[in-house]
Amino acid sequence: MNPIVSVFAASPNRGRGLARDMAVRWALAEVGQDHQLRLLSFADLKTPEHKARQSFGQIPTFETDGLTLFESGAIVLHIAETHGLLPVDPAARARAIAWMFAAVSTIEPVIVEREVAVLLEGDKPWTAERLPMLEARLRQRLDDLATWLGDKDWLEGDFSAGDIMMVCVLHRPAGALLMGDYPVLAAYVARAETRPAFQTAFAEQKTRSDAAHG
Ligand SMILES: N[C@@H](CCC(=O)N[C@@H](CS)C(=O)NCC(=O)O)C(=O)O
Repeated sequence: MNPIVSVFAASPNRGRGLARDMAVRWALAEVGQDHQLRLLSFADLKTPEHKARQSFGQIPTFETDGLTLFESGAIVLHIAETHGLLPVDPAARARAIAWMFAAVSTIEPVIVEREVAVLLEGDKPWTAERLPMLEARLRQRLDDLATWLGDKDWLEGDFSAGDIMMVCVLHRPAGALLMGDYPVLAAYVARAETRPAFQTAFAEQKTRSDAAHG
């Protein structure tokens, strides 16, 4: 059976590839694995049926023979391990997996924290005071990431699941906004975007979003 990936029926960001199923579908496209989509509304997400797949009532989920998986990073790791999207050498493999964790636990939180401050707390009296601090924290992470990347094409040797997770995180608006100040990171993201699998996954969700929103 082809895996089933749950996604937004109508993406709230209008198909800009920001929903977290993007990483999953990009990984599937990289390894040439066909899949089906389970299209869900916001109301569908909170049903007991979906919460049995994803306890927090979110997308994405991934269903394949005998396994229902949640958390985009865990799903990408599963695809990577079963289809060879990680280095074969054990040490290089461990380091590529470390970059997947770095994407979601070191880079994503500072990006999301800044987004939340602007989008959801913009009208709060403390936001103006907090924003410079949040931006400084984000810039520190981006500085360090750019230093690591230097003139490498990818985070750890060849392209891997670590790059999928990191590029998807850098795509988030608060990261994308600062890319102009980080030419090394901008070039890294651009390099990833030229990959046919990225373009396939991006076009798929854009087409779906256009159809849903009209
Ligand atoms: N850490 C989770 C986050 C999942 C997540 O935040 N999904 C969002 C869409 S990108 C969602 O379903 N939001 C709807 C909601 O939380 O009600 C993952 O990476 O899978």
